[in-house]
Amino acid sequence: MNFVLADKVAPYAWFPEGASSFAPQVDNLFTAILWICILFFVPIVILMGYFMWAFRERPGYRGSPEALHNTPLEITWTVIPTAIAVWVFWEGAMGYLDMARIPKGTVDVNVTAMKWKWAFKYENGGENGFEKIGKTELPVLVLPVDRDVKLIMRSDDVLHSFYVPAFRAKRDVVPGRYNYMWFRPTKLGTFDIFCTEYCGDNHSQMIAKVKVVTEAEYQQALAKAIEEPEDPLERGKLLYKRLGCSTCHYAGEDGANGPGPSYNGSWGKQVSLENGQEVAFDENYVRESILNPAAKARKGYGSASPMNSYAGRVKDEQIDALITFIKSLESAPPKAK
Ligand code: HEC
Ligand SMILES: [Cu+2]
Repeated sequence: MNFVLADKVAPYAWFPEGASSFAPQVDNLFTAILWICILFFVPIVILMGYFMWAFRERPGYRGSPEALHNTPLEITWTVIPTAIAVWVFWEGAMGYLDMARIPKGTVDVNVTAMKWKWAFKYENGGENGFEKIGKTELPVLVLPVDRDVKLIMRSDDVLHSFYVPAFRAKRDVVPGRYNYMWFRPTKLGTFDIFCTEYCGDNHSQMIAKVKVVTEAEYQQALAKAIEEPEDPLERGKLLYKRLGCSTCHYAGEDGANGPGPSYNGSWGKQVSLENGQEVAFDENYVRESILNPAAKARKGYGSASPMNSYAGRVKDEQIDALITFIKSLESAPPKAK
C-alpha cells in the first residue's frame, strides 16, 4: 500500500513549514507542552476509570470512610507539577522577550494595512510588486534570507493583524499608532501572509505573500521597486506622487488642495509673478520652479514659497518627465474646489 495517511494529513494537521528563527523555539515548546498534557491526561483517565470500577458500590463491599495520608506521595505530586509549570512559564517568557526585543541593524519595511489589503514600502522608498497567484494578483513582500527584519506597521482604518504562519510571527496593526515586530527568515521560499483579526466582509481575502530570497536577489528587487517607467508621461505621473508634488499641487483628478497652484490648464498661459512681471508657463519656467522655486514666485502665493528646491534631488530626465506630465494637463478642467 503506498497511501500513507500521515503524509496526506500531517502537512495540514500539524505545523506549517517553519521558516524563521522563531520556528524551532515555538514548535519545540508547543510539542513539549502537548506531550506533558498527554503524559498526565492518559494515566489519570485510565486510573479514574479503574477506580470507578474497583470502588463501585456493591453488596457486601464497604469502603474506608477515612482519607489516607502519604507525605512522600504528596510532596512528589506537588513538586514535580510545580517544576514543570515554572519551566513552561520560563520558556514562554524567554520566547516572548526574544520576539519583543528588536535587534539593531535590521532591514526595515513599512507596512500599511487597510480594508482589505496590505501595502509594503522598502527602505529606499520603493513599493512592493504584485504577483498573480491562483486567480488574484497578490502583493508580494520580498525579504532577504538570514537578515533581521523589522516591520513598522500602521493601519489606515480598523484593527488588523499581521501573521506569517511559517515565521510563527503575529502582531496587531492598530489605527492611530505604529506597532513593530521583527523576525529572521531562515529559509528561501514563498510563504503566506494573513490578516488574523476579523476586520470586515473581505477579511478572508486580505492575503499577501512574503518571498524570501538571497541578498543579491533582494538588492535587485529593491532596485526594481524604485525603477521608473520608460514612457515619459507615465514616469512623470509616478514622480509627481513619489517626489511629493501631489501633497501641494493638484493635477488631473487628484492631488491635494494644497498650498501650490493647480497644474490643470496652466501650460502655455502667461502667469503673473509676485514682483509684477509676467512669464510664460513653459519648459524653462517649470524647470526653474523645480530647481529654484523662489526665483519666480507666483503672484498670490507670497514671496516666501513653501516649496523647497529639488536641486540635486532630481535628474534632468526626471524634470523632462514632470514637464511632459504637466503639459498633458494643458486642457484639463480646473480643480473642483
Ligand atoms: C510644500 C509644498 C510644495 C511641494 C511639495 C511642491 N510644490 Fe511646487 N509650488 C508650491 C507653491 C506654494 C508654489 C507657488 C509659489 C512659487 O511659485 O514658488 C509652487 C510653484 C510651483 C511651480 C510654478 C507653478 C505656477 O503655477 O506658477 C511649479 C511648476 C511647481 N511648483 C512644480 C512642482 C513640482 C514638479 C514639485 C514636485 C517635484 C513641486 N512643485 C513640489 C508648493 C509646493
Ligand atoms: Cu484585516
